[in-house]
Amino acid sequence: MMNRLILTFVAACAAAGTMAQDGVEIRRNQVGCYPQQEKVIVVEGINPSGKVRVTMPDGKTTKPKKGARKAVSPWSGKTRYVVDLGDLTMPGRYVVSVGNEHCDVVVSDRPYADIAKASLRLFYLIRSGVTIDRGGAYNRPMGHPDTKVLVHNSAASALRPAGTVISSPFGWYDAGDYNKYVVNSAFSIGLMFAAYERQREYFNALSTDIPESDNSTPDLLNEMMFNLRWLLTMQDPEDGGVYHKLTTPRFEGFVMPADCHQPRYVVAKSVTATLDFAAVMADAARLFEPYQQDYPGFAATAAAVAERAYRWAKEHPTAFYRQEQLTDPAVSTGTYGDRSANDEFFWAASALYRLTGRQQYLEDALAFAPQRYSTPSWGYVASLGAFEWMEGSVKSEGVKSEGVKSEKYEDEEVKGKREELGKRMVEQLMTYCEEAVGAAASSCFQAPYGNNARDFGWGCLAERCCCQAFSLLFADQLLGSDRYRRYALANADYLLGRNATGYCYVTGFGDKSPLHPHHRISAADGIEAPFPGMLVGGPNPGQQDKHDIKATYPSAYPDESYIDDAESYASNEIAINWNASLVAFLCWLDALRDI
Ligand code: 9MR
Ligand code: 9MR
Repeated sequence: MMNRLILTFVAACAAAGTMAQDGVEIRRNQVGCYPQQEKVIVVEGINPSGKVRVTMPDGKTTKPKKGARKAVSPWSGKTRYVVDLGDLTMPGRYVVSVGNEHCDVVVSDRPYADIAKASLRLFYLIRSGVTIDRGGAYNRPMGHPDTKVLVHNSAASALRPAGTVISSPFGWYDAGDYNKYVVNSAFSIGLMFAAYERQREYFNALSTDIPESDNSTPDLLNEMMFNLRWLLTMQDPEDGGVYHKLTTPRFEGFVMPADCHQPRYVVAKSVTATLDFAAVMADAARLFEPYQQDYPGFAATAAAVAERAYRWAKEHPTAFYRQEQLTDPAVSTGTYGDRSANDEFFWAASALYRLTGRQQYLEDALAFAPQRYSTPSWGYVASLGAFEWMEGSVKSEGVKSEGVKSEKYEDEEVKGKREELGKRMVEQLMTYCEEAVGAAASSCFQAPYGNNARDFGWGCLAERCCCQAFSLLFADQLLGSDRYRRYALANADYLLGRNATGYCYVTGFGDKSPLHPHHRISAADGIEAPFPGMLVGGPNPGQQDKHDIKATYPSAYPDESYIDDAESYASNEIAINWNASLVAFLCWLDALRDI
């Protein structure tokens, strides 16, 4: 009942607030802004010059000082007007009117506190193999115990022939589906670790009300542990290789976890899964070391399994996952396939050098080092490796971390190589950032993201928008500057409503957000509102699902090719790697308190 009321309210606001009968639309960040940040809205359907009025929280009205800037969409040709509302520094709710159209703009000292927390808490709601009893309306019985998982013939070894039953419980569901994939799991943890390391004070204070919240470990790490425990079971104890995934042969239907009964398998070991596992375990060994009391023995175990996995990968450098080769049964679920493991080698060698100081890892990292910076994504993890070297390579008061622990083992020559690599990684990041922000000022939505057709595709809002912003914030921290902050904030504005569809793309926030994500639990639980805090994939002109869905995409333009339909897995699914990007970005924004 409560959820229905909320939804009705949300729908009413959307109708009254941003969509007009005369075709005028106002696009703005629907969640909130910091007092000192730029406050920009985008108007479509009318030239708003001279027509914008702002009612302040105290009831007084004002007008923007600057005129509207005109911009034309490179794809649809639609004309848009970018309006800078000026200094609205008093916290509170402002009402912005353009002719007969109105919307609100919320200014607050902590505009991102709730949404940032929800983005991390989402991982609790999607835990598998346990009863969810802290989810309020979303409580549910346990499903997928995964205590009787079959070894697929593609994964068989002498001690574990095909059909062997192993136990591989816990971990998060990957996405809209119920399978558990090592590549994506390790990447997601690695990205959230990267954020945690640079915002420790923030994360030490962040509680997400999970079963472990009362222990002495930060909740971000507690949540990662729930997935790390599962990951540990994915390594073949015989040789150290890591199974690519734990999966049903075919995707389940849209039913609740407790109603799923297909057999589950671990399938083929792969070089990419094994390296991602090695990297994230090396990071985990380092980061969990101070928390032995809550997790006795874990740090040592993680270090040992990481090194074993790495050795396996060195012996099997071309063991790529080839789903089409699997038979008896054949498998048709997500692939997370790859054709190059160079970036995975780089991340793993980097993390292992940082942990152990063994020179071979430094040599390997040098051999696999990237030529330029790319934002982190499940298929290209070089940046996670680059982050490992950056600390200590730039003098900055912003960086508070222990740096490369292995320093103490280094002679001058090795130290020189490490420092040179760190410097190179930082330079690559800076080059990327300068290029990234170039188009923002003249663009339709005044953001670095969203100005190139390549910014749109499967999972783009996470992989392109959030990860770009995260990279910008990271660069600022290294430089001890705030040069890129406003651009990162502009990407938040884009993500949360100042964009071509007018959606705030995170469920449960804003007045027009996705109500029908491609997410089996949200579709099957009988509750109208989806889990809160989920970032959807976003506009995807590839429309790879168009023959599988009954509805038709409303548009083919890159930035409008999005449909809020539960069947649309190519534009409206949710996934752990995407929410990891959201956590990394929004928690960092929420940690910035002086704007
Ligand atoms: O639900 C599946 C989703 O998690 C995947 O990302 C997607 C692509 O692999 O596939 C979805 O499953 C669909 C399948 O591929 C085609 N038939 C319809 C399935 C679900 O609606
Ligand atoms: O995020 C993945 C995206 O980059 C790929 O283009 C897409 C098709 O292979 O698959 C996405 O990952 C899906 C995975 O295979 C299965 N679970 C759902 C994931 C999100 O759609």
